[in-house]
Amino acid sequence: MKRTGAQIVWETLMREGVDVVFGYPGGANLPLYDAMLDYPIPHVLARHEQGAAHMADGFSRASGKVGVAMATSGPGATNLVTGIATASMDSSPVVFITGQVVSRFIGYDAFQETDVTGITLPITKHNYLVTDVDEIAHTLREAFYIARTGRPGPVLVDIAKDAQQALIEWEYDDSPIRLPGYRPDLRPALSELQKAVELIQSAKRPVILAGHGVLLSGAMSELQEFAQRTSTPVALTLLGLSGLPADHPLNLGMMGMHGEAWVNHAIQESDLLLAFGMRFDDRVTGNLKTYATGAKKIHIEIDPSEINKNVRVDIGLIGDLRETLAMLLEFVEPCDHSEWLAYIDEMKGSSAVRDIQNLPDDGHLYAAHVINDIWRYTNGNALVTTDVGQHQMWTAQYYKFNVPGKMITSGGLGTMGFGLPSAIGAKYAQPDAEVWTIVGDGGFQMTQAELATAAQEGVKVNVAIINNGYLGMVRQWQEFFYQRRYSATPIRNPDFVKIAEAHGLTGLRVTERAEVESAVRAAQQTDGTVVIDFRVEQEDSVYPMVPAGADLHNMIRRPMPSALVETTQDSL
Ligand SMILES: Cc1cc2nc3c(=O)[nH]c(=O)nc-3n(C[C@H](O)[C@H](O)[C@H](O)COP(=O)(O)OP(=O)(O)OC[C@H]3O[C@@H](n4cnc5c(N)ncnc54)[C@H](O)[C@@H]3O)c2cc1C
Ligand SMILES: Cc1ncc(C[n+]2csc(CCOP(=O)(O)OP(=O)(O)O)c2C)c(N)n1
Ligand SMILES: [Mg+2]
Repeated sequence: MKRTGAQIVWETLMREGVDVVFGYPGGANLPLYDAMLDYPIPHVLARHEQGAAHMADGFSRASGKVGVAMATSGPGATNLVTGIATASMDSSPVVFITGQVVSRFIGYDAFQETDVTGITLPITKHNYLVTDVDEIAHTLREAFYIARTGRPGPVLVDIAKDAQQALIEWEYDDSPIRLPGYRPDLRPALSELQKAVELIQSAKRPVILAGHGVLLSGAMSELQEFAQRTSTPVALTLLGLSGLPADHPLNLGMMGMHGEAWVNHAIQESDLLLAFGMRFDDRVTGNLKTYATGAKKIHIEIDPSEINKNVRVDIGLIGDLRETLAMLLEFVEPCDHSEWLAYIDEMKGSSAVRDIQNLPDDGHLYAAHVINDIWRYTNGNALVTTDVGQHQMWTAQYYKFNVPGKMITSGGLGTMGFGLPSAIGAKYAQPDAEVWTIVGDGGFQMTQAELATAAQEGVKVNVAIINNGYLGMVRQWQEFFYQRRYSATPIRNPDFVKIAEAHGLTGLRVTERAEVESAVRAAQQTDGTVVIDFRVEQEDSVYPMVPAGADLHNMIRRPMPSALVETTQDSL
């Protein structure tokens, strides 16, 4: 059959099972957008290519499928860059398709030419420049294959305009992808597994460090089975949250810079760390020289380059986490660590960690209260995306994630502006889910134009702006480490209610705790996207905090007395 390159792109996307594409048109991808009209894949017009990239990323994280975003050449492609880097840092599988100038003009500073494969080389798992129509289909198939297999990640395919326009005789070829040298299917050796089993059976104070790999490999039940059988407490990374239900008795909570104090102490005092699909990010370890020095370490990881990258380990098991845990479970015998668990429980103290809802109302509205209330009134079932900053950490601490994959956040790159577009993308993946995005007043303004996308597409997400009048997380660092010299962190905001209304959407404002419930309920009952402006305490800080590069056990604690109950025992 006769097909243009542009038609081949859409037919290949259909064969790959693509549900939705997020993007923005321009000169160099006009043929693609023209052909799109003849194919049934829905397209969501973002208001900025960064928004489209985060939508595709949010879609991917909420669906487990490969997300797709498109942009034109030059400024369209460079606008994607932050979104590509965000997906790359968090191992999110997204295929980016950019239009490129006509191939004979490449290298001549043609109108809207940028070397996008050059620019994105370090932030993609792989990228391609396609100038020949014959290469389009198999390149795209490879791109999807690379994005979703092994350690997932973004892949960019840059297609010259003349290749999109060329007409050829074409048949779809679904022969298996073969990429010499690419090994996404590594398995640990039996001898290494056995060594790991020996360490596991002889440990006295083990801690599991559960990361994003748990969710990416779908190892939730294997993790739970392993933790229960070996009586091992589980600490989670920010991106691993919900890998084990928050209310599971062995779930300790989040580790790291803003992790719970007892979690970090348990890690520092453990004699065996079992790192499951996590990459020992510096927010997680603090000072590497003093990190869990008394612990043997076993690292299960699909990407060999992560083994011994940040933390030297005793055993590295390279393979898919779910499969590797299933293999280990064939050998692992039940263990009893009740003493160790009781010791950690003691560190937790009697104050129920997140039980902050019963505190007296001192007339101030605290972000932690707002987030905890959102958790309560959504019955913990909402799919929550966040932006980056204090509100992100409070969401990690005060929204208890019991359902896997319900927390979507930019961890590695920490991209402000991620919250709203990722929520829109996630809603396409889970149309029946109640989707909330919890954003800061600063970050929201970076991509608030995507409200127009939500309005045009009729997408319903609820936007909770934690409005503290500051770039709060940076202000907190200035408070702690720069003698309260608030340089460029106070932020004057527009009227967010009016912004919502300008888009034909509903805007609400909350200034007191007593109003939180009715606002959340109103958002739930209103058709279309709702924006709630929560006017919270301006100078609150996230505790505990391990200063960057400090020892993991050296945490800054909330000064007492405080309007908020500390999240752990005072005496620690
Ligand atoms: C303001 C701010 C504060 C932060 N504070 C904290 C904090 O206090 N605590 C915290 O934990 N994080 C914090 N973070 C996030 C932190 O920067 C990292 O993003 C996070 O710790 C990474 O978690 P991860 O290693 O589980 O996930 P990723 O970075 O996504 O790594 C996942 C790992 O799993 C591997 N993997 C993928 N698939 C598989 C598979 N199938 N089988 C086996 N392995 C697989 C990957 O190769 C990778 O090594 C913060 C971020 C921000 C922006
Ligand atoms: C694109 C981008 N620019 C700058 C930063 C640095 N940064 C990290 S948190 C933060 C403050 C965020 O402020 P806000 O969105 O109001 O959230 P809050 O911390 O107040 O909850 C800044 C500026 C970033 N993470 N991303
Ligand atoms: Mg703020």
